[in-house]
Amino acid sequence: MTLDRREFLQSAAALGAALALPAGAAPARKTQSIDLVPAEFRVQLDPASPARTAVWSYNEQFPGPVLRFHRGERARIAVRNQLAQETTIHWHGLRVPNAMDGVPGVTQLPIPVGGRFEYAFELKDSGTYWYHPHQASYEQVARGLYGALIVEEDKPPKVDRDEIWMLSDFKLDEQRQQVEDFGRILDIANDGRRGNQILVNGLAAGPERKIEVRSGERLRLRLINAASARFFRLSIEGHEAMYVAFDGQGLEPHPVLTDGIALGPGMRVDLMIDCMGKPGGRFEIRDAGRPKASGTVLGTIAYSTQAPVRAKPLASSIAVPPNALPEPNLAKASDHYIMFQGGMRGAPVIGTVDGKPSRIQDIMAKQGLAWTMNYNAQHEHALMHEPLLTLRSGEHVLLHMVNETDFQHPMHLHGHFFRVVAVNGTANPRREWRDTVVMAPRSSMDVAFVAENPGEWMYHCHILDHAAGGMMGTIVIE
Ligand SMILES: [Cu+2]
Repeated sequence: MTLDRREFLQSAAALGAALALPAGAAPARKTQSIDLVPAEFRVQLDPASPARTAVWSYNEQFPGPVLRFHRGERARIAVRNQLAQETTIHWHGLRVPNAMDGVPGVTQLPIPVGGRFEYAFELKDSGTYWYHPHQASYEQVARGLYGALIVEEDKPPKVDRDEIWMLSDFKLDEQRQQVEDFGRILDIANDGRRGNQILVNGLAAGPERKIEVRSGERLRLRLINAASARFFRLSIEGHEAMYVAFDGQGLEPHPVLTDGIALGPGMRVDLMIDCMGKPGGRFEIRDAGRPKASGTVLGTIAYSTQAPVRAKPLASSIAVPPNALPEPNLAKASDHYIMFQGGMRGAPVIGTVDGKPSRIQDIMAKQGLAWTMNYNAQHEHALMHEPLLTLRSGEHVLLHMVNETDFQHPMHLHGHFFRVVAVNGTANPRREWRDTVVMAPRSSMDVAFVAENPGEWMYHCHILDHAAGGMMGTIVIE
């Protein structure tokens, strides 16, 4: 089976490349050709300190370059691997053909050291997305391999400024270099490996990370959590921010409440902020999720001293137009269940590893795994594995997720968006679309989607240490 799968992946990659270049097809929309070169290089994380930190990222930029598209364009992205490890790139949230999804051992062979791979796909949906490796992601993402990917709407809401804040963290030693302790079972079985240096767009967080505005302007702020394990909870002083999109998908605008803007790993939030402060004003953006001792200020909204551009906020709508996603029909949806167990403080896990029955003691100590989904713990992208679910193409699905652990888990499904229909059995009135959703400890959540995109799709926790420790499986759509 291993060899079969390897051969299948080689032919699937060839087929994907062939499909990506239609000869004489319908009026071609613009294709953007992009080169991405993952490599190690040094950057100054804090402009106030001369220390240079070795990072892994793309095109000698950290974070990697912002990839910007208009909806309906095509991307052709050539990756030349200059790392000392195999890698891939996954396009988080994008509904791409399965062969372009960037999952080693499942949708493609890893890109070897010195090797090249070309991704080609259409940007079907507008919104705020990001890209990162799916190869040893608990190490490669933690070392800095990520970048933002923005797909403009056909008719975007009118704003004066459109800013991206890519939030992440690094675990640094006294020489300001990465602590090389990736994949420890202590992190895998707990909250994951969290950094001690918060980063905003690759720079040390703090009051000097400024979003410069002029009084009266409308700001669209795109937040992306690229940290491998850290949750953020932001508050913005002196402004009424409005939510306009989650995970890139427009929704009915509604105000941020006092509990703050929550972002689990992998998630995105788009905000609209009418900047009605006085010229010269300074307003802090804080993270309530951080201990006070390490400082809670991530950055500042800094007003220029110029006169206001307008006295009242723009009258035009702030709403982000929704994408045309297939609407799940609950009346005809089939029920499916996925349960999570495990973790350091959790109930003992009894189950199988990569499909083989195993003793609980062996799962952690010998296998380096700490979590099960439907009683099975799987090594990342194991070549021999059973899918969690097998769905028919076009099937309407109501997926009941049950978290029996004492930990929160940001659960991510590839290639699809799902509606969050209920939390702990209570209907969720907003029914927002998501590709990543945080499940609280000891909770349940029901999500619905149409299994429209054929292939084998990853379903995993986006605490990347949890994914490496068993919370990684696949859903097959045939
Ligand atoms: Cu998790």
